[in-house]
Amino acid sequence: MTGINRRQLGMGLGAAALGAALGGRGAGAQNLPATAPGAAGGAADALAFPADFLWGCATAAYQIEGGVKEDGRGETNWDVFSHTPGKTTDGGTGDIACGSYHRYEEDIALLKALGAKAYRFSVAWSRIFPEGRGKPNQKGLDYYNRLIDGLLAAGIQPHMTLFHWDLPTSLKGGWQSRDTAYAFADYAGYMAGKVSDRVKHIMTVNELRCFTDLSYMTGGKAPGLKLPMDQVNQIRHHGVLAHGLGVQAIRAGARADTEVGIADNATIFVPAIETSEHIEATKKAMREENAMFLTAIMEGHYLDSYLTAQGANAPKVKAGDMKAIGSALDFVSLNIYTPNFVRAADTPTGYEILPHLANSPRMASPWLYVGPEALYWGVRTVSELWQPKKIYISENGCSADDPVAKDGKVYDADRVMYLRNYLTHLQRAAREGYPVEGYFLWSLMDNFEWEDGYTKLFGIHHVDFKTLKRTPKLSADWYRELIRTNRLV
Ligand code: PNW
Repeated sequence: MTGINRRQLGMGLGAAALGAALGGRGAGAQNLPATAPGAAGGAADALAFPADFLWGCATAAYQIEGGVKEDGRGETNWDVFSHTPGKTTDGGTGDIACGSYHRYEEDIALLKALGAKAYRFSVAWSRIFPEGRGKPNQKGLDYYNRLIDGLLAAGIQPHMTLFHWDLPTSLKGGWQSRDTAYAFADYAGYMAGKVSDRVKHIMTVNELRCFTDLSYMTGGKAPGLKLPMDQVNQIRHHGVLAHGLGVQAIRAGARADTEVGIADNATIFVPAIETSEHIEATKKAMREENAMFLTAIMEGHYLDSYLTAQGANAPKVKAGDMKAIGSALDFVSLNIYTPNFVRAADTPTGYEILPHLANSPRMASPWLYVGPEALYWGVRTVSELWQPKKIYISENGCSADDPVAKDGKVYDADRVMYLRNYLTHLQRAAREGYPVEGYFLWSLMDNFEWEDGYTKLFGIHHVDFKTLKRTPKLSADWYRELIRTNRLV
């Protein structure tokens, strides 16, 4: 194994204790809450996370803020899309959402009550540059300054994402235009200059696959297009280019101690059987299947296999693009929800991705197949393939049915089950010494779930969308206890 061992000391686990812990729990152990008497805080606590592990929650601007016409905010692709009949379930829009533009202090109070050490939020580009570029809007910046200062006053680290899908419509052509990547870099550099005295973690973009493929190829997300593959590949290229130019601009504009990374939803692969043969196949799948996104960013080039497979549809790349795209990162953040099981196979690629089946377990969103091992293997494969200095889980969580009980509370034991199992596998990654530094639960509260409107809820706080009142669910009580003890509960 590469890149391990550094963490073991921090956790007080000597080699003997580690061996015992691994032997005792087994590699694929799931759902084993701590019951060992006296284990908590002990020198050899097999269920503990590293002492300085960063526990947080995540949200995104368009999903929570509302206030879409306030203080000079410009129009975005999601304003247009959500107001187009038939595009979102029940016609849901982000016009009001959780009202966080006005209630951000309540959100900070929720985080504080949880004991969260960090908050991942995104900046609405069109509040800062209403037309995507050009003249900045001070009132928009003021909002994020208030949020950042409020977080710091509460002892919570701000982790800021610059683009979480809400693209100013003034940028003609959206991600079809190469110019959008340059506009993003200008905006990224501007924001870094304004907030890096206080924000020490900046992510460029959120989930490349979602704002390229799912927006311009399959069309479920804004702007809802179904373009041919040559255009899709070019859009993907503009996405990774925006990230790379953004990294360069942030480094130029930010203080030296501000760390830069990306929040990507690389497709995650899990060996069907944990043997060297299937593990190798899994790593191959990880590298090949993410060739147009994370692999290009981590390696600074497109794999020949990707370019060959795309043939005449391959992206047009200009001089200097790949160097920017491959800019060194301080950390890699992964949004991980679902696994894809892989076996070694006698195929040209050497692997086979096993399909999800009708009865494969899932949560409330049809795409949300359950596979807690994804957290371990996501961290491990990224770590072994590319040796990033630090890894964060920038999103993990699930939708659930969430009925409100007679006493007004949501008892979401299914979400607790999901989270406990996933974190068991993240704890394994930390225990084995992979450089995972923190975890952001998606989401702090119920919010606008894109094309699903308000019909799929991911929050650990219930939001009454009539009154905007936030109420902790059972999962929030559970997460508070996990953060308090810093171990699996
Ligand atoms: C992420 N999929 O989206 C986003 O970053 C969040 O904004 C979103 O609310 C959250 O996950 C829950 O959906 C995804 O189809 C959307 O595999 C779709 C997929 C994955 C992530």
